[in-house]
Order: sequence, then structure tokens, then C-alpha cells
Amino acid sequence: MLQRLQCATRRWAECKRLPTLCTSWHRRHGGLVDLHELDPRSFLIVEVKRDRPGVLGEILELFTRSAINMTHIESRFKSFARDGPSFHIDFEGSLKDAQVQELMKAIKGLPGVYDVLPETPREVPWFPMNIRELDLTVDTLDGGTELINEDHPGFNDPAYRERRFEIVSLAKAYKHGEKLPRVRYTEQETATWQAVYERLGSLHDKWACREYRSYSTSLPLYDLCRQPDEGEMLPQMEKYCGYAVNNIPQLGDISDFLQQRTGFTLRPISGLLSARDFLNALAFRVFYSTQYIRHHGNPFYTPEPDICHELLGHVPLFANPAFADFSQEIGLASLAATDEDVAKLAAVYWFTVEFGLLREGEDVKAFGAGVLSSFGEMEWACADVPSQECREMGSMKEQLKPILRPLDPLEASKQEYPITTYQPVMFCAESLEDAEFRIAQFCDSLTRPFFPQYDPLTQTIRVTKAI
Ligand code: HBI
Ligand code: FE
Repeated sequence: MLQRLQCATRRWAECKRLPTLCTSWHRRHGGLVDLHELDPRSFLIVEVKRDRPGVLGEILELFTRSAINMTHIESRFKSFARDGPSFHIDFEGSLKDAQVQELMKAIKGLPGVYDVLPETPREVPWFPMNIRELDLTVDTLDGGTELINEDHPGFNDPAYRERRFEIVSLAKAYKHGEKLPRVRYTEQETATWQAVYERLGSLHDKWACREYRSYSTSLPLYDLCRQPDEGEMLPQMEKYCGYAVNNIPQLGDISDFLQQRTGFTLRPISGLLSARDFLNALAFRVFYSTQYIRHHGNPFYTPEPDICHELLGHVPLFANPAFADFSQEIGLASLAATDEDVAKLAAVYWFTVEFGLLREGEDVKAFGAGVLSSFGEMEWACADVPSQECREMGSMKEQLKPILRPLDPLEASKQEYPITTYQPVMFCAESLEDAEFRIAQFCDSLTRPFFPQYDPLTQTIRVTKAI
């Protein structure tokens, strides 16, 4: 009962505990990419003897003879426990090339050389390089139809299961570049939407952050000529995307609207993805959105993301440039990241995009979609004094209010959180720009073998610099 009343986030949380490399595509393909295929440069270190002047000339001679292009060279002293300098040489080619191996053997054979140290292989987890390759990352953890256990409100409702199957089949068949599937929602589904829309609407007036409620052109000049001034967000969503109490908007209309605002687009998905796949898409400014709706039995509870959560929690913020930028930042950082780093990024995402708060003067406002799409969690997070009823709903008998910490992504990345109750600890940023700055800093601090950049013209990832 307790759990039925809240917009629980348990299964989202459960999915965080699963391995990050868990979709079948990664498994099938061994899941590794050799960075040499992306960046054809390699490097090696030649350690030379102190008493052999001219050895560098001989090394260069060998490069010339092999017709291998050097792209950078520098000398360092005492970088290894030898008596002479070492030369660090970048060149075009792979250490696997026969020609390069010959060259290395020849250098090693020079009398003045102690050793030739190749770089360690740079294999990283597979990641999409082109927006079309997102078609390969859509294997969800449960296919979106299994409704995992008997707790699920739709578990014993065959009609609901059938309808859900119908809607997720559209997402499963979707391929990049196609028109987003349109769903003709039933009256019953629209009634569920209406209940959520009305109930959340009044709370958003009170507790949603400024960026959720209004749009602004004060940030980068996205499409200035079509946005003459600042204004309320909801009228925009009503005008361009079909938001209304009695209409469930279509993903295609929203995606077109967002693309005009910040370059974000939506892509339909059948259910929960692994954190890696979900975050990877953000690098392409693509947000995976479910299209089915929660069970009508209780409009205020869903154990997994549904269209109410996506459209009333996430979508309005993707029209905000600072929010769009930092979402992409997390996405780029997740490309080829280690499993540990993906888990950290997923936690940062959790405590910001899903459960983040913003300070506005004296007030604390919601910007996380998990808060914005749940009346219980919004009261818990934003009310001066959450009611007894609210606390009981979220199993917060002992604690009166959440503990609010200033947003520190490093701390957030390590913060544990319970999966069946409201969040005892939440993170509050000074502003959306402050959150963006801190997250960018955090992403930079992760050790990466390379720096991926997104080229929006070709919708591909460019590997700009190998270390
Ligand atoms: N998959 N479809 C979908 N929607 C989400 O919001 C989502 C997900 N997989 C993982 C996930 N969220 C979170 O665990 C993030 O922390 C990555
Ligand atoms: Fe979400």
C-alpha cells in the first residue's frame, strides 16, 4: 500500500545495480574497440645510452627508411631508471603493422639503444560512433513487456499487458531516421494522463525550478528569430507539442520542438536500458523516451519510467540550453568509459537529472525528473515541512526532511541511496549553470584514453586526441 501511493523509482534504481555492460549487443561483439582504429597514431619510447652520441640520428634514419611518418618527438631525462635520455615518438600507424614491428626491431638492434617500449594496447568498451549506431544499443533489460514481478500494477491485467506489448513493439521496430511512431491513445490512457497532469500541474507552479516553468533566450542564441522573448514553458509545450489535460502528446512533435530549441531529439524505447547505453545516447543529444503509460489502476504510481515521467519530468528541461549541454557532457564522458566510471556517471545523473534540486533565493526547487514527476517526492524534497502523510508514504518515519548537500558531483558519485524509500540525502545546486560547470569539471576529472567530441553536422563522434 505504502509503495502504491508514491511514484516509486525502485526499478530505475535496481537497474543501476546491474552491470553496466549488460546489453546483449555488447556481449555478442566482445564489447571492445581498439582505439587505433579510431586514431591511427601510435607512440613508442626509445631509451638510449648516455655514451652513444648520434643514436637519435640513427633512429630517425630508420623511420625515414621505413617511410613511417613521425608526428611528434620529444626527449625526456630520467623518465626511466636508465642513465640516458628517452625519446617519446608519435607516428602514424599501428603497432600491429608488420612495417612498424620491423622498425621497432631495427631500433632495438641499434648499439646505442637499451630498449623500445611500445604503448600498452588501448582497447576500450565499444561505443556508438555515429548516431545511426544507436540502433545497436536498444536492447532493454526486460524488453519493456515483462512487468518483472507481481508487484507491478499491470501484472494481472492481460489487456494492459497486450496494449503495452503493442506500444513497445513500435519502439523496438524503430530505426534511426524514421518518423517517430505515433500512438493513438485510448480514453482510459488519456484519463490516466489527465489525473497526473492536473495533480502535478499545481505542484509545479509551487515547486518546479524556474527553468522548468519558463524558457529563456538569455543563454546561447538558439534560434533567436523564432523566440522573440522569454515566457512560460507550458504554453509553448501546449502550442507546439500538444500538451493538454485531455491529450497525451506525441513524441514526434516534442522531438521536433526540442530540436529547434537545443538540438535534442527523442528516440522511442521499450523499457529500461543499461546505464551505459542510456548515457551514451546523450552524447548525440538523443534522449530515450518510453511511450507507454502507467497502469490506470493507480495514476500516481509507476515502478518504471513511463510517458508521464518522460514528458512531465524530463522534456521541458531539454528545451533549456544549459541543461541540454550538461546532459550531453555526461553522455560524452560515458563513451568508452570504464564500468566504474559509468557507474559514477550514472550516480551523478541520478542525483541531478533524476533527483536534483536547485536553490532559488530562500527556496529549494525541483529540477530532477524523478522529483518533478512525483507529487510525493516533490513535497518531500521542496516543502518547508513535509507532511506526516507524505513522510509515511515514502517510508520516512524517522527523518523529517531530506538532508540537502551542496552539489558536489564527486560526492554524489559515491553517495549510496535506498531503493524503496524517498531519498534521505539530496544534492542542491546554486543554479543550473553552477550544476553544468561542476559536472563538466567532474567529467574532465575521469581518466580517459581519448577525448571524444560530437560533430553535429555529421552526427558522429570525433576522436580528437589520443594520449
Ligand atoms: N533507461 N529507458 C531508460 N530510462 C531511464 O531513465 C534510464 C534507463 N536506464 C538507466 C537509467 N535511467 C539510470 O540508471 C541512469 O542513472 C543512467
Ligand atoms: Fe528519468
